[in-house]
Amino acid sequence: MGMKSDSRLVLALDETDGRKALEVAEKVAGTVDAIKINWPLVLSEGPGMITRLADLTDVICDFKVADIPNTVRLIVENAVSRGASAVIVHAFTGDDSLRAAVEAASGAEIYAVTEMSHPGAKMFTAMHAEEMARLGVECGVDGFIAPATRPDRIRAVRSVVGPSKKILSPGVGAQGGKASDAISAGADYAIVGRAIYGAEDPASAAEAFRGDIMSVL
Ligand code: OMP
Repeated sequence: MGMKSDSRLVLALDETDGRKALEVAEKVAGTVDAIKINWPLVLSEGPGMITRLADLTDVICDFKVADIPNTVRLIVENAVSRGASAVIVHAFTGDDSLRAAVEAASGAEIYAVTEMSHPGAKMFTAMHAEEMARLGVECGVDGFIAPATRPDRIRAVRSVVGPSKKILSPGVGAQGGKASDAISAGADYAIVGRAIYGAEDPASAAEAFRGDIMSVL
């Protein structure tokens, strides 16, 4: 199972105006392989947005869950019952919380964050990225989040997790990374937010990212 891999592009829909968010989602749902929803849109429009987007395409709930196993289980179960195809969790919480996420997913996928894409990631997550990736494999997660802002770190995570795990890479566009560089470094998908939903023409922005990715496949 799992989401399709046609364009290798995931839209990060952090637009907080629900009407605009749905407009963008409808325009690009045919181009991207999935839409990622995060706290900004869930908090502004409610969790029903997960289900509405799931009518259009696969939805990844980016809740970066970081909690004790029981709370992780409750969050993952709730997201999946609302239509999520995947949930993003933090790996630094340790093996019991990661295993709780995998068990609660029941058919949906769990992606674990390794090194984050922003500069502050160098303070803590970067130095433990390979360890967290190794732990994720041991605990049975389906994939990992690794930074397009530092393609060499995608390579490092790929070398730890092997060829069969998915790597999704945010940090493209607004944060300075390039989708094709992330894919060339070993990512399966590039995650793009502002550079698509904030563009004057989101559909052609998404097409341009797809073209860039296709140029290296
Ligand atoms: P843009 O910077 O607008 O393209 O959005 C990036 C999206 O990816 C946002 O939803 C972030 O919360 C998310 N993200 C990162 O930017 N960096 C990370 O290290 C991890 C994530 C994530 O887990 O998706």
